[in-house]
Amino acid sequence: MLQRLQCATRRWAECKRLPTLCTSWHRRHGGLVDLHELDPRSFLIVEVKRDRPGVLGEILELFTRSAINMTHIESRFKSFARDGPSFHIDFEGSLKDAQVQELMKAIKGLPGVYDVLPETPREVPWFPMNIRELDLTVDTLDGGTELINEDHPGFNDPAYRERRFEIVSLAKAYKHGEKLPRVRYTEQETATWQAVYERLGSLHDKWACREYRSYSTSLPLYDLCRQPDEGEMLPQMEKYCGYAVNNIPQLGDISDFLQQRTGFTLRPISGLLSARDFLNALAFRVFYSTQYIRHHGNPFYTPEPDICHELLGHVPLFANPAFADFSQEIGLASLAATDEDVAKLAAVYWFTVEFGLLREGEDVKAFGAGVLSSFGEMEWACADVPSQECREMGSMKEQLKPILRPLDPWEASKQEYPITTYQPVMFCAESLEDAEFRIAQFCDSLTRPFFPQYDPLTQTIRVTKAI
Ligand code: HBI
Ligand code: NLE
Ligand code: FE
Repeated sequence: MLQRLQCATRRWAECKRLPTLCTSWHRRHGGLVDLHELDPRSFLIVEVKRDRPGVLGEILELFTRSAINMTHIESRFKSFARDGPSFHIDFEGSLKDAQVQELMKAIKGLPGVYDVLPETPREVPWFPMNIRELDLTVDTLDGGTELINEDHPGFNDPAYRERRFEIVSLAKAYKHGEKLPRVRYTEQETATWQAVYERLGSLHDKWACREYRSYSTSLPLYDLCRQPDEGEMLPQMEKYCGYAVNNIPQLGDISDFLQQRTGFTLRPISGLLSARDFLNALAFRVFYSTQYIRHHGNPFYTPEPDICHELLGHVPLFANPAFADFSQEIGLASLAATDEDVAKLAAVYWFTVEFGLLREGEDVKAFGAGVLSSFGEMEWACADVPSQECREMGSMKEQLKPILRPLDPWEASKQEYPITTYQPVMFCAESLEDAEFRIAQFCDSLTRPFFPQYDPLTQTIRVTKAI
């Protein structure tokens, strides 16, 4: 035991005395992780009698005899139901250790002690701590085909379904560290892309927010000498990632580009993930991207993510450093969060990263990827008077316009939303910076028994237990 503790102490010393451990020791265990496995500190509270001076010295003596290192101690005058003071003691070791249990028994046996209260067990939902462990989180809800139901234009098209199966198989076989699979798209698929690309282009000029249309960066670029540090986004994507009217870009090229801009990378996925798995990856600056394309029957609105949505909706903003940081922040907040908090974060993500709007002067502009990738929904969200044709495309028969609310993440976290029609309610921020600030505040307000930090050098999450 002594040796183990000395070992633990040395490990802390190596971590510059920060109680943060980059650990790969944690295991998937009934879907839970015990924080004691991540941080070998524990605490207990000793409630003592009021008229027994010197009892603290006896408690400390027992710690000395057990050779257990204390890391912090403080006294409170009154404990909950007692009339004497209590001592809160942090120490190295787990309450499960036999030595610690004996110590607790010995303390409890002291004449001046009322009780010894151990900390409550701290088990949290399992989460990936290493970028490789994202390989364990890729079970999609639908296997890439389920959203093809009767309403889907691809439902009665066996050729489409077969092709889609072929593409999602590539994503299913992918493991971290491999080269991203390249897809040779068919002429029909490229024609769908072209229709989307051309029509979105003109709408983006009108309704995409400034941060989507342009870039500015102080980060080193691969072509630094010839690169201006700001300019229009689309020419960059055309130059470096293969964006073109007649070419569907490859995820690998975009991932390399984003990595050099903001450290974000793409990872192929076969379909819709659970909100937890999807958001957890953002903590590693990894964005899951589908690779198949929507059905050619309706290029201007599809309910599910597809390559047009990922590349024309999400990617340009992931090249924006502030946006990348804020996306990662949502990801970090989702690690080991309760199911309730994950649902709230998913809603906040939905109403901002997916369907967020903002004000530019008098105008309402889009920064949400679901708006930016849908010709129909962009008109729905941004036009003064959305046309009837547009409304019908998004199954909006009764409602004439979305209800716009000022962005309040607490409100958004509770707001319900449909996923297969246009959004009846949308949130509008004052600016992208305003949205980022409010969401960071919201993330901070969620509580967990630990703080996760991302270490980009080792691509692991470091955990500091909150004691
Ligand atoms: N999965 N592949 C994929 N792409 C998404 O955009 C996505 C997802 N799962 C959940 C999800 N989005 C939403 O619930 C977000 O609000 C988290
Ligand atoms: N409705 C969007 C589009 O047609 O591009 C996709 C939304 C994905 C969440
Ligand atoms: Fe999306």
